Amino acid sequence: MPTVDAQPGPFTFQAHETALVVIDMQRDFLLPGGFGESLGNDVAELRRTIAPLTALINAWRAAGLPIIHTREGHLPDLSDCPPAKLKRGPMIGQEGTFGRILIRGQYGHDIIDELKPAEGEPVVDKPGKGAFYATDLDKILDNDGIKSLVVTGVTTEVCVHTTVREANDRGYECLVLADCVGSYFPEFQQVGLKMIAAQGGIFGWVAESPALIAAIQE
Ligand code: C5J
Repeated sequence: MPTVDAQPGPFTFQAHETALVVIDMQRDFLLPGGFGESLGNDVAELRRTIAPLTALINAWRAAGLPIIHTREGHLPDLSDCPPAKLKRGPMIGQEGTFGRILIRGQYGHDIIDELKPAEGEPVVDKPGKGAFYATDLDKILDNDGIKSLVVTGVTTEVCVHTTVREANDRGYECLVLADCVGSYFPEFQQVGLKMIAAQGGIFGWVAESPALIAAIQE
């Protein structure tokens, strides 16, 4: 079985029972001039994940293993956006540089060109931060016999963390790749990763993508 050097200890997995989940690599969060930047964030903190993720996705596809992409966003009438979320995110649904912010079907809501999903790879649209809430993700994984997840994407402390916690509670073993997840806030990146592997791996494992690529190519 492939094994990856990780925190808090080696992560061992069955490749055919492991899915790569790429969280919210959307233009609204990553493009210069977009929603994320308009909030005063430095998108470079997220964009550094693009190169390692590209290499990982290429290796994962070459190995014939499943990849699932997610996008955070809402229906055009915002009927799936709780008022409490809108109250603290009043820009959701407003016109931005790349169309209506976080609205399905808009240019900004879609995944960046560099990481465009391949034909047949599921794209899970989610109204919340977690990828399991109000989506078919659990069913998709169950149908494929998936037991472990490699979790990547943005942002580390929000949608990545929420998804890992949801997955952990559902019995999935999660490996989070430090170089393939990003936060606008360096301190949240650091502590977010520490929290996953703390206490013997309370939410999962943390490793770097080259170690995982080497493990699936062995
Ligand atoms: C945020 C996300 N940060 N994808 N969304 O609001 O992490």
